[in-house]
Amino acid sequence: MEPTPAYRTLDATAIRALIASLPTIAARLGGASAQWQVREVSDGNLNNVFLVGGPSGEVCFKQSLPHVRVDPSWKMPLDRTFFEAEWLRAIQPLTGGLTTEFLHYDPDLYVLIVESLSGHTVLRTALMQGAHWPGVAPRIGMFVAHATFGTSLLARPFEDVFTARRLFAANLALTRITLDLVLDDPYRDHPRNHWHDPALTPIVLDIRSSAATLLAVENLRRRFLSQPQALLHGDLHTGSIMSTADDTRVIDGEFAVYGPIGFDCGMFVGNLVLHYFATPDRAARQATLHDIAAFWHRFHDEFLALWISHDTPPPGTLHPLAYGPAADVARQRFMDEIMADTIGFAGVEIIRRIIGYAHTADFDTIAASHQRATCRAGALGFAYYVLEHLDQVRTMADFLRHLAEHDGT
Ligand code: SR1
Ligand code: MG
Repeated sequence: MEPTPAYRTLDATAIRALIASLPTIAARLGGASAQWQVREVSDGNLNNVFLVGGPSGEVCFKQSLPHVRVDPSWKMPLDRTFFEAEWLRAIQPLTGGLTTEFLHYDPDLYVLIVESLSGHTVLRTALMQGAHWPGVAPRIGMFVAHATFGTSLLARPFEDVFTARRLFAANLALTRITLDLVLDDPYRDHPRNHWHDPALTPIVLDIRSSAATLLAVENLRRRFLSQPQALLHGDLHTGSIMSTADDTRVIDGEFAVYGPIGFDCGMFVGNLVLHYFATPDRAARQATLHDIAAFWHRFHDEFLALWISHDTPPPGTLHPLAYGPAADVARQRFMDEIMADTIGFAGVEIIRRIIGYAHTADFDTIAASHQRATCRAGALGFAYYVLEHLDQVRTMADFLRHLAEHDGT
């Protein structure tokens, strides 16, 4: 996609001018535009992000670039802020205060303006700094339950769901990134792959020569593309969450696409597992095991509660799935399917964050290089084990038991 003629990458002066032309947002900041502070806080791989603050308020300003922010040679269409805006519009009514408030979208400049969360910390950063906020994981469980149930065929007429699927099916560039970076490149030689520690190479070679693992990844790749169960966040790692102890928001929905619900669950769980292996402290590791369990159980229970309450038929009508054993079996099968996807997608997320293109900072807090290598090898070996033995890792209890057994400390 070529930039529209009106597109240009905005600097601080142009950002002030744009916001000055938007009366509601200008009023939110207060004062004169010349007084507004524009502070770049770009952190992710893809976009420019600024906080713009005035005497009475602050907003977050995000603009797509015609390339990957961290690699200008990797050209990229601009439409990702469009999909993030549409995602926000779709899920905000479902998820209450668990995301940011949508304020403005500019289709020519590919600018999205949302509520600022400058009092919050990126969850990955907070975890690396040793914060433990037990409320966060269950809040993310609530978020995923409401966002996915509410955009699925379980809650909406098929006409609405098919229309939404068509809209988000056009999010081709970022879906391609996920397909390549998460589900393809790590399993073969590719120039985008890299890993810091030669000690990991034997595990990488084992992964790539394990038929069971490659079959599992092939199945996940097919499910990612062919199971449009609900509108996904699509990139629900701990860098896509901002939090305080009491207030948690999911941000950065630019990868939104219809897909299997376990994809979002698996991204989040996979990133908690990365934190688990990056934490030398035993108590912190225990806390992370609790977080993973708390996330899953809240998601599971809330999703089922939504489903059951939605299926309660008006008096005098008969809804065949609402009564009796068929309903329970149908629900149990669906939840088991989400569980299996969660485990599989957690595995591929861990692997790609260690040997693929886009690593995470979790292990950077470990000072000694041999210790970093050991921790990364632990995480990689665990993900490999899980993918190779999916038939034995079927429940969250199985997953957590194997995780605790892979604890190399
Ligand atoms: C080129 S984009 C690389 C990664 O950054 C995003 O946050 C997604 O996780 C993507 O896979
Ligand atoms: Mg992001």
